[in-house]
Amino acid sequence: MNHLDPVRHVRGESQYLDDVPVQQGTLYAAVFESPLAHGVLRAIHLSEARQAPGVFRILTAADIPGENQIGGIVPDEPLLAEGHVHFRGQPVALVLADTEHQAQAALRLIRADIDPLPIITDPRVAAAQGELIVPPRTFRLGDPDAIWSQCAHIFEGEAESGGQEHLYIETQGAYAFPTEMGGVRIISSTQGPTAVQRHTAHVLGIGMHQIEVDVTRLGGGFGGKEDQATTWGALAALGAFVVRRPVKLVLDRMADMRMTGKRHPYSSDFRIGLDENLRILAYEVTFYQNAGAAADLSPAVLERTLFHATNAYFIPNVKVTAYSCRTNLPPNTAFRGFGGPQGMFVMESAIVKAAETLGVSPSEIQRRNLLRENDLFSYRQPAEMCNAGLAWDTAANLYDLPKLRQEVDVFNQQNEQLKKGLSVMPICFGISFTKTPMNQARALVHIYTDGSVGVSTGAVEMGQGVNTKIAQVAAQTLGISPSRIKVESTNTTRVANTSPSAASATADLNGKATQMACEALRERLLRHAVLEYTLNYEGLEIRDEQVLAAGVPADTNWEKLVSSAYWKRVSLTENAHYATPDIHFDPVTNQGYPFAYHVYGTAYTTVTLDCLRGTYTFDALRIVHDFGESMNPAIDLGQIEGGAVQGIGWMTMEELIYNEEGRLLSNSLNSYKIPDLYSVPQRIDVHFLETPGHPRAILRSKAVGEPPLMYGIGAYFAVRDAISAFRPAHRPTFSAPITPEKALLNLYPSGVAEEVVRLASST
Ligand code: LUZ
Ligand code: MOS
Repeated sequence: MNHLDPVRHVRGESQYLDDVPVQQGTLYAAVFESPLAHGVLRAIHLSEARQAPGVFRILTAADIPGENQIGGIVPDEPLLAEGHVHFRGQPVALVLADTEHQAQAALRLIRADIDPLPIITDPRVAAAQGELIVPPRTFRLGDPDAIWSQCAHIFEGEAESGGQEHLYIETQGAYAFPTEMGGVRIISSTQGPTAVQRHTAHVLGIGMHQIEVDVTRLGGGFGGKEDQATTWGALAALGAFVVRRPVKLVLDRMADMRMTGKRHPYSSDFRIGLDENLRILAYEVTFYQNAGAAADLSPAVLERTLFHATNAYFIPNVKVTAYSCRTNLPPNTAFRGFGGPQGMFVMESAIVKAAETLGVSPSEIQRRNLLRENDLFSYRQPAEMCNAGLAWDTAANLYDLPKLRQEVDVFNQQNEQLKKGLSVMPICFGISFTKTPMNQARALVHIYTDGSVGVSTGAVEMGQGVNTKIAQVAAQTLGISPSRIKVESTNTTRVANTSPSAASATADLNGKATQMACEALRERLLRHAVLEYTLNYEGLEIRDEQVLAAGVPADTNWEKLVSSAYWKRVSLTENAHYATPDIHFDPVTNQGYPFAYHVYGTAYTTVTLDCLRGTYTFDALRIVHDFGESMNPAIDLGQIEGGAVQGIGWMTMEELIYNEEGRLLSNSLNSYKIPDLYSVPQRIDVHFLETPGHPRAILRSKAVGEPPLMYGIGAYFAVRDAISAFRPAHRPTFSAPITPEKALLNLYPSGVAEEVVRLASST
């Protein structure tokens, strides 16, 4: 089945937040941001702005009727600054005006008196000063402290990975309407409608039942709207609630880049111990997560770093510790992979460090230590239906790893200026929210009397195709054509208490709920059919097998069946609840069975590096991926390609730069570069690994959202491999992204490269 949306997208018919027709009386909101990254907020001067043309009202923390608090995991984040400011771009005041331009113009007339306080931007500095969001966490397996003496080889090092801007094409925004009962209806560009509803109710001091949040679709989320859509939803709602007029708030691109959090940068110290046979005996890491100025989702992201710290490897002795460090940057947040990629980058760095020093190929260490069936992760869940080895071996055979290596080596012998590099990147990603209670979902299914069907769930469509998958599940379960099915907007009054569309689990959770609701309706209709059409039903105890055996006369079509059921007063509506079975996790012992299943795969990246310029092109990305039994190969393939390219961007060209004042310098698309048609690999091959899928995956089709991002980590190591072909004695620090500038600096002895860069930038 094709993705339901793209034709509407290219025709411009799809409705995004900004396409909602503007209601009469709408006020436009603009946000006054803190101009300093840290300080005491003495006063906000609004009188000049209040006189500005078109300005209707300016709201500050003092206008919040409920509690000025939107923190989720930790209550440490005011909606509007009060007393202190903690990052540049922190919302301080909300201007409401007749037009967008007037609202923006009024911002320039606002001044804030702020007494500056010291600014921290580096997580290691924050940790040294005890600036932690939550106490550190440690996952442990075996006895790492005792095992070091038995290791033949021990290597230590540091690894750094940078942040990443989500760059959803649709920026953050919300449109709020006062409702007649003193509540607010919010159209929000959010992955978490319930989060917007809950926090807005709290801020306004009213019940959640007074807040309705509706989401048709997002122009991308990538985690950036899992938690951080709440600010804009709540601000628009605050305006609508206070002035009783509709309020629309949409961030422009630069405001979005300045004000919102991103993927967490990490600084890490690792130690890895191997035996004579290159088996990894012990692994120890300390992660310093740059959380920004408030908790947001950082503690959960931190936890997933620990879950995935050993990637697709079995290591018998593990001790991984993570610090969530408070800095004066916008609170960093969920981003595809949710801390997993940061952990896996360090693991791969440790392996490459060992391989380089021992003079072996990293792939030898990787293959020897891959997870096998029933190996334990540090959190004690066994790797079940483990496809790590199968994916690896399939890739090695299909793409002929020795031959690829040889081609690269031959090319490098024959070329001076151009060098090729090759990397292998296995992945393993756990599917489920790591916070077990979040793994629940509901579906509300109506069959209308004409046989058409409306499905509502908590799933938010953000381009990933979840609505298509839900329609497929409903169509397949009811045994009808998908053209009869409409997947409705995500609305908190139809489906309540939803988890955000996140953790790659949305299709599984909401799809399973849809499946349950449709199964119940199907069974009810079949029972009705037996009563309606079977002559000898009297005294028959109706059980499934009998119903099915009884069958339905051939001339009974779906429409007739539905309509006759209605006239016999059979309910054509069902609401189902799904909670992932079997999973549990104890955050005190850090042990349990947190994931419904794991997704595996292997990627080969080949790159050609121009050693005069530092620029590179990716020749090919070859992937073997464990989709289970893909229910929609076209959508799933798109997720693999998009995810991998997004990972390549994170590892290579996307460089977030904050200065010491906590000001984002890479604050627009002039200075922040994401992959485009010219920088994606020239070919991307994706092989669908043949596996039976997993029963806890929807229709045995495994979750596909986040795992492929981590194939992009291979891009870093491919470039690094090419650098070492040019300059064998040099060992670059493990620091991502490896931008062309950084690649160049690594190609020449210190001083030379700087001179080249200087010349290059002056011409
Ligand atoms: N969000 C969340 C996530 O709240 N918990 C998770 O485990 C998670 N994992 C990935 C992405 N978002
Ligand atoms: Mo996400 S990082 O699954 O919102």
